Formats: sequence, C-alpha cells, structure tokens
Amino acid sequence: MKTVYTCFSTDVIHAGHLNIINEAVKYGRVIVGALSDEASIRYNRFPTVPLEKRIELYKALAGVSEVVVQNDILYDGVIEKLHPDYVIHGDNWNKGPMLVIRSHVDSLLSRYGGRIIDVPYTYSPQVAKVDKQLRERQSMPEYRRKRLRQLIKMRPIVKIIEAHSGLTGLIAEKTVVEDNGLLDQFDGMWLSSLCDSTDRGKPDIELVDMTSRMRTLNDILEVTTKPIIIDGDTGGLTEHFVYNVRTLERMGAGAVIIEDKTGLKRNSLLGTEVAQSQDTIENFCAKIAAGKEAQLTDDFMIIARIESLILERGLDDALKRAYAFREAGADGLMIHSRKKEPTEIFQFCDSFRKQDQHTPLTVVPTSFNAVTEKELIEHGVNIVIYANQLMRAAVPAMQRTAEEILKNHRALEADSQLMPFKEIIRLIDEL
Ligand code: SPV
Ligand code: MG
Repeated sequence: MKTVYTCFSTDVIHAGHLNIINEAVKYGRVIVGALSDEASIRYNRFPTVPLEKRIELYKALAGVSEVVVQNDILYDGVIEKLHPDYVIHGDNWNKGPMLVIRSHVDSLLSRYGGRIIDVPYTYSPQVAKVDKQLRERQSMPEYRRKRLRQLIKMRPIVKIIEAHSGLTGLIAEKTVVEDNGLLDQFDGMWLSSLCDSTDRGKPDIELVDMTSRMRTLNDILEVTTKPIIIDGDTGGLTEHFVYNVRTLERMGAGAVIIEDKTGLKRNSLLGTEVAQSQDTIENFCAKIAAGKEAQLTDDFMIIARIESLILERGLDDALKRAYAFREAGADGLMIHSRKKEPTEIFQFCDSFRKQDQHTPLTVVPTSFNAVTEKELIEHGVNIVIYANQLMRAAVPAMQRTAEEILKNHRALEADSQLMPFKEIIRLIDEL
C-alpha cells in the first residue's frame, strides 16, 4: 500500500480540504500533517483552535488514516520519517512565495522516487469565504490583543516594523520574502510617534495627541491582522494614561511602550542636543502601576522604556530603573541608545539577563543599525523594532518625484521611478 502525505494548517475544514483528501485516497493510505503553531505563524496563520483540537478535526475526516504533527514549514522532518510515495497539495503552491516550499519538497521526494500530486485549487465562493473569515478573524481584538505575548513565547525574536497609515500597515502585513529556502515576514507593527507625527507634518513632541494617534491606529487595525505595539510617548499624565490603556486594550493593541521622560518630550535620537528631562523612578513606577491596575484583560502589555543611555546617565542608572519598573508591574522593558555601535545595548542586556531571564526586552536599532537579529537573540533581546524605515523610504522618493516634475514641466520623466498607474489602482483589494 502506497502512502500519501498532505499538510493542513487550517482551523476549519472546507470543500478544498475535502477535495484533497478525496484525491489522496485514490493513491493510497492518507497521512495528514497538522502544522504546529510555530510553523503556522510563518504563513501568518495564527491558529485560533489549539493543536490537539486541530488533530482531532483532521482525524475525524473520512479517508484519513493517521495524523502527525509537522513542526516546520519545510517538509524535511516528516518526509525523512514517513517516506511518503506522494505529497499532495493544492496547486496554489505553484506560484508566489509558496513555490519555494514546493520546490524543496520536490527535491526531497526525487531522492527516492517520490512524487508531488498537484490538485487544482478549489475556487468557490464558500471556500473563499471560509479562507477570508479565518484570516480576518485574527483582526478581532480578542485574538489580536494576545498575539504579541504568544509570539514572544514562540519566536526567537519578534520582528516589528513601523506603520503609520493603512497603506504602510498593509505593507507590514503582506510583505513576504524567501530567505534561505524559508519564508520570512514581519510579526507585527510599531505605531511610531515620530512617523505618525511626520505623516501629519508635525514635530515629534506629543503634539499629535493620543486621540489622533488612535485614529491612525484604527486605520491600521481596519486593514491588517498582525499585532500592534503603540508608541505611547511619555504616557502623559497618569490620570490620562489609565484611560488610554483601556482604549488601546479595547481596540486590540498588544502593547503600549511608554518612556521615562517628563515635560516637553523630544525625540530620543536628538539626545542631549536638546533639553530633555527624565522622570523620577517613583513617578514613573506609579504611572506603570496605575496603567496595570486599569487593564481589564491579561493580554495587553505595558512596556517601560528606559532613556538613561540616551540621556547619558549610564548603565547603572538604566539597570536600576529596569528593576524598579519591572517591580512596578511593567510587562517588558525597552532599552534605547543613539550610539552607532550596539555595545551599551549589549552591556545592558547581558547584565539584566544575569538577574532576569524572563522579562521581555525590546530594542530599536535605528542608530546601531548594523546589529543583526542573530546578535540580538544572543544577548537575550525578544523584540526588535524597525521604527522609522518605511517613512524614511517614502520621503526621499516623494521629494525626487516632485523635483522631476518641476524640472521637466511634465510628469513623463518621473514615470520610470513610479509604480505603474494600472498597478496602483489595483493595489488595494475591494471586499
Ligand atoms: C519612535 O519611533 O517614535 C520612537 C523611537 O519613539 S525613536 O524615534 O528612536 O525615539
Ligand atoms: Mg516615539
């Protein structure tokens, strides 16, 4: 009897899955792989049903002989173990980012004469609806809010990119690359105060207030599913912060990061070039504690950002604050630096990790941008935020285009640098 293998990462069985099983039984004994949670999130599919329940769901399907767990999006482990004669899959993996997975399976099978069976993908309104619901369910606050905490447990490092609009949110949501035979994508988004302010033509001094920031947040929430960390600046008055925590939590944000500064906030990367004052440990701890007290769920995170290195107060001050903020209830810490080298960041992380192996650490490598994700993992960092790169990519491109049109008294010369008009009008899908 030949064996046929297929891998599912779905929470709901629809006609497309049944069609695969119906085809598979024609070739032999059917083994279904249930893709693990860790592997599913590489596809931006965040299971809403636990793995054990998914296994039960697949086992109950007529024609399925056995269900195994597939721990990786690549099939090496299962193919080595099961040596299936056939791997069966919808033919949608013949194009786009999934093609690399298919090619890899093909090379593994060809070593011993196994074969891929491509089943025409089932395009029906019912299948499209289930697929869409599964994807979009993740945007609901109850799923999205807890996803950051889940990712911290599941990923070696959680990779966050800034978004300051619906469009940049979509780029953060949808950009996928092939990397060493694997698919890679961002885990979530950072709603930067700098980029949100810049997009409105305003300076990054808390002038764009929380109510306006929540409008941007809502624009992003409307069109994405990934978790969001909001840059909460100083958190403002404690009496206001508690309301904002409730609102952000209700909207489905995963975390707010507040920095231990007070008075007129200036951007950290200006450092000591401008007057900036750090809050006292007591005041800031009280703000953190009040925020935690105001929270209604266990999902939302308040992350305390330490500005001691930015303000040249030294490593000892940074560490002292780290322990105090953690004791006050902070769910994580962010340590910031404007040095070109990551030395002081590494020193902080190494010292902190000697005392505390669990509290999540976040860094923003804008200035020390040569640091790699691998190095950050080695020093115990859990979240890396690429805080402003999309905005910094857009501004020079727009300036160049404006100059080209002015110089040439027409738009033709600028056109070669632009997205074709036909593509921009189709960029955003209609419902
Ligand atoms: C932001 O992106 O607004 C930040 C990070 O707070 S930084 O600009 O480095 O201060
Ligand atoms: Mg900011």
